[in-house]
Amino acid sequence: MRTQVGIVGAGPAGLLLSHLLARQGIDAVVLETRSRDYVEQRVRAGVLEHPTVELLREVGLADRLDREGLPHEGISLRFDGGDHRIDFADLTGRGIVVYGQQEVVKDLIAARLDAGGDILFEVSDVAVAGLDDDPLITFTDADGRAQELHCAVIAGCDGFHGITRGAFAPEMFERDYPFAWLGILAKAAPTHHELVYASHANGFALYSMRSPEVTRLYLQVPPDTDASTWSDGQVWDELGTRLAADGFHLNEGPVLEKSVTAMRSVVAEPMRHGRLFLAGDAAHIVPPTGAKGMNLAIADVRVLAEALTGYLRNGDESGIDAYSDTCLRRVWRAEHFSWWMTSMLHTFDTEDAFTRRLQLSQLRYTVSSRAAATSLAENYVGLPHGAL
Ligand code: FAS
Ligand code: PHB
Repeated sequence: MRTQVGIVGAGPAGLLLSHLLARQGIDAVVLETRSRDYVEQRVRAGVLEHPTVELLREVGLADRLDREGLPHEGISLRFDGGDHRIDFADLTGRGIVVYGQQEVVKDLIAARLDAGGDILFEVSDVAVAGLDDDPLITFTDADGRAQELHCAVIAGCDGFHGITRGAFAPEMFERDYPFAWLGILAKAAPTHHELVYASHANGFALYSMRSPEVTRLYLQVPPDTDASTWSDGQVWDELGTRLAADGFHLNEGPVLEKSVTAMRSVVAEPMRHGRLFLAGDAAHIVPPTGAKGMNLAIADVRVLAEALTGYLRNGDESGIDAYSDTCLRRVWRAEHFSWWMTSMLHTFDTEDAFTRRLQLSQLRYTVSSRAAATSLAENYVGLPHGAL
């Protein structure tokens, strides 16, 4: 098999990259280990930042997003029993849209297949070679046949646990956190129209949503928590405690999904090795407190699609030579913001009263100073692509 760009991974990064390249007349083949059903059902991110929504609209991928997505103009920070709204519209003139990552993935897959795009699901034994001058991806296809995909360039969009980052030895910058998030998806109508980030002595909690019928909620738990050790009743009780505030009521309902997500910050530098380009979680991970993970993946592939277009159509190597440095400026901004939100809102060592007072001071300043609130707001809604 031959194509111009071999893309490993059919998550938001790989799928959007194949769509952006097709718009420039550049061929790509996407290889995915999981089934189509699996990737379309996998519950993950929920917040699309402003530049992500604008890009999806620009490239004709936002019809259902504009019909079913939930536009939000702010979030609330809850601490000391009080609610403090950060008004994105007032502070930045922009907002976010709540629309599940799995919906974005469904829209991307449908668009690619409708356009005759190549997405090979349920492949295995994927390996990359010839990264300096003759890129090759070998794999076993869904029918068990050994395949070779010769390409001009390989895009490693295979997430944190993929194989492409391991094909070379990038320098790794990492930070683990002493906690994880237990997340539930519940068939329970949201009772509040915006997200609530709660910093409670028992630990952090996040109130989010997916639709007028489905609520998405998270609890800070110890890092090695097994989701099955939390009964639905225990989850609802702890959410009620941590999210408690005057006039706030939490609708309970059947739990549709329950899982634990590790909290870590990771960056691999550089994001390029010869003809291999990493994008999204394959290159970096952020704790989900800043709602940046999927948005960063989308920002990476916007840069990569433009760079590969210049290279493959006109032989212009300036874009691919600048790719890693260009992406890493936004990556480190998102890493810092996600670390900052995580450090401010989560309970670390409960015996460390000094840290707790620093956190409360930071929270009070953030909600009382227009300058501090604007800093949170402009990072949360997303700095314009190319701003850094
Ligand atoms: P992805 O991981 O989405 O996609 C990589 C794809 O590559 C997957 O489909 C995988 O099956 C495939 N793959 C892996 N190895 C392969 C191989 N060898 N060959 C072929 N294919 C291979 N972000 C938020 O903003 N908010 C959240 O609440 C949030 N929750 C998360 C919960 C979990 C459990 C995880 C793991 C991540 C979460 N994230 C969240 C981050 C998440 O949204 C990522 O940032 C986003 O999926 C990144 O997209 P991709 O880079 O495309 O990687
Ligand atoms: C979600 O709705 O899944 C969500 C929202 C905000 C976050 C993380 C996850 O910071």
